Amino acid sequence: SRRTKEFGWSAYYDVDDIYAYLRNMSARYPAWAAPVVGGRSYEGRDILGLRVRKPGAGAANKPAIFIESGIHAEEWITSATITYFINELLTSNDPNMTALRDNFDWHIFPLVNPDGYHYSMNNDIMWRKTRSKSPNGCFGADPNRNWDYKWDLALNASSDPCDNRYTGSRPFSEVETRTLASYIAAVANLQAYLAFHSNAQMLLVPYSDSKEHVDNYDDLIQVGKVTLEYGRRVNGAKYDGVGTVAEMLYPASGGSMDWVRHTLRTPLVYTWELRGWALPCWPAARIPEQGDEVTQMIHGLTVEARKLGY
Ligand code: ING
Ligand code: ZN
Repeated sequence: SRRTKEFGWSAYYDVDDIYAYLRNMSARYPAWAAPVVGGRSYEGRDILGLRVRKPGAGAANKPAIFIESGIHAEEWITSATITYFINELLTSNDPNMTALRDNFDWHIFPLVNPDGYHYSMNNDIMWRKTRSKSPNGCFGADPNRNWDYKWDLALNASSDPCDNRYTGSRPFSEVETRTLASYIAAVANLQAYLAFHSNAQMLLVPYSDSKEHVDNYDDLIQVGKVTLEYGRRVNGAKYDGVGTVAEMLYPASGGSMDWVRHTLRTPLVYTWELRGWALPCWPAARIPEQGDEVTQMIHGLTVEARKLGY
């Protein structure tokens, strides 16, 4: 049997090691954490995640928070950051962390595009897409342009299968997005959906295709500003602010958070753009810095959301 490297946050790890880490954490904390399969990949991998919630009575009624990370294969820092967060969530005695693990039903997926991540680590470090094979011989669709909301607008996207931002042949053509969407739709009491990208250093809210604002836009901005402030207190990092994708970055369509917001009416929906160090080989030595920052930001988000009545 293969030897597993010891897992940590001073290097990047491949899919099998990250999945072994998730299983190890559920073995260490069996009452609190369970492996969950959020979907399948084209090459037959599971989309493996961890469900974390306080054991015992009342567990079923906790608001759920879903974390999506690694949808873009080359954005390695997102997955390392989220395993760092999992470690804090399960092992820390900081009262802020015990509050997070006591009060929410967590569905955490560090690698929702495992085929692409594996390919980026082993073959082409700039790989972004899935690894499905198109009839013309090119590979992959952009899994954040493939969701069934405004898919056909193809904004910041392409209908060319060889393009890095290929929409896919139809909405949910990719098994990863299709299976993950059905998992998300079945999560009871979903209060927050948090997606992680790099590296524009900002916090994004729906929608992405237009400058239309959702009905609780003001709350999202308020919670987002406080979230960034909690992050700034850790390392002094200033993010560029919070706003819609269309207004802050570029108009884009077919992304996960827009589908979640529109289809499931999930009240709190955010996409993180993590820190602006160079893609893709972020210095692994800086993973803990990014991890601490995001951990405090998630804490801050829940504090401010609660103040506003969520
Ligand atoms: N950024 C995201 C992207 O897919 C985004 C921004 C978020 C677009 C949500 C659409 C919806 O382009 C990165 N860095 O990939
Ligand atoms: Zn991305």
